[in-house]
Amino acid sequence: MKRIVTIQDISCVGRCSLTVALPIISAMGIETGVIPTAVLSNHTAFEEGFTFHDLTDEIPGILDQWHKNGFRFDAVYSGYLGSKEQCDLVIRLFDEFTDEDALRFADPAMADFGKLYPGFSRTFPQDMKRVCEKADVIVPNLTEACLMTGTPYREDYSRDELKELIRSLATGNVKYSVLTGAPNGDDRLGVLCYDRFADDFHEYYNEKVPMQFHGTGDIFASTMAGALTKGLGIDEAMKLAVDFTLECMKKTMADPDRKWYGVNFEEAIPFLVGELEKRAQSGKSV
Ligand code: PXL
Repeated sequence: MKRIVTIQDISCVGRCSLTVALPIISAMGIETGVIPTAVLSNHTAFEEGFTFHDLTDEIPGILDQWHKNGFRFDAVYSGYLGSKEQCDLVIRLFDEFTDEDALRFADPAMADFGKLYPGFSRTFPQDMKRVCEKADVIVPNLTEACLMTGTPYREDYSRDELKELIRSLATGNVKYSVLTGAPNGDDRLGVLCYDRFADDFHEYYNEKVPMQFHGTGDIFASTMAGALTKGLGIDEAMKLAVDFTLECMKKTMADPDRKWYGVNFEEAIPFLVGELEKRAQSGKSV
């Protein structure tokens, strides 16, 4: 069985980061280790605020112990991080706990709709950029891509301009730079990926639903990281992650009790497992 470790916060309520990554990647049949970077009462988009307990000081001791125990990982996946120090610790994880052929996957989860999430300093995107440069695969949304490249945020960039934006993020070790939430006309949404070594682009789109939800970036990133860890190719991984994220949104739209608690991914897990089973039955290794 493959083994991944994911490093991000645990928000006790609000379905994001670890409460999304752990169940999704486990359901994909991958052993999932975690490093919780902070404990929050809930994610930071709740209007009444949130509590935040930083766990940075715990992490060097965890890594030292892991060295003693001889742990190695097939993949390291980083998500929401709270500080420059935590960015440095992710770089240590990438450098010290993976072999050359392992996957280093970074979701620079820090901003959306043109704005940084609450609590981040204006210089934080440059720290996150250092993490991304050490990763093989990065999955920024448009706001994050703009912040890391110093590009003004606009929602009306043309396809060619978006291609240039993600190409410019493919520096350092990056093999695939994947823009999430990429539009295709008015009614399709998906991903646009720059493949650095082929110097080529891949894209995949599905239906755009007429609502926006919190936490879909974490669903997409967790599925994509899991799929690549299982050995799916970049196109298959992008398709699975987009289709599953859409399925989660559809389940949420059908829920009369839906709230600001992220999407109902729990109800879509059978879809995810079913897609992986179909692939296994078609003779492709998973
Ligand atoms: O979904 C990204 C995310 C992760 N963790 C925390 C957040 C957010 C987005 O708001 O607040 C704590």
